[in-house]
Amino acid sequence: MKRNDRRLVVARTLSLLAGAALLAGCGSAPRPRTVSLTIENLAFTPATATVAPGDTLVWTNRDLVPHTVTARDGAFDSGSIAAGATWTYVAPRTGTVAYYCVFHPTMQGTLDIH
Ligand SMILES: [Cu+2]
Repeated sequence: MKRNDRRLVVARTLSLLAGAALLAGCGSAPRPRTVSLTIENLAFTPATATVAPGDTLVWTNRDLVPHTVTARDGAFDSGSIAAGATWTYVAPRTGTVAYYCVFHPTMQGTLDIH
């Protein structure tokens, strides 16, 4: 093997290792996660979800009646989520957002995004 060929192999190997490290989640920023939340028995579970900006939140309505996921500050509103259906929202930025169900205002939840 010529010297230049060997350098190329080393460069390619290093580049592959760097790519693998990125895929493994190394580095300063963690990969966005998908976080599952449940709507069941007229309650959001977990009632307080701690997530990071960029995380995808998926609420699944396991009740037999429709619900909403509605931010008190107007940041988001799912509209009616039918029984058995899901609603997805990507947490945009840090902050604490209180939300509730428009149909059943005693149903309350909190997103702690940081
Ligand atoms: Cu509801």
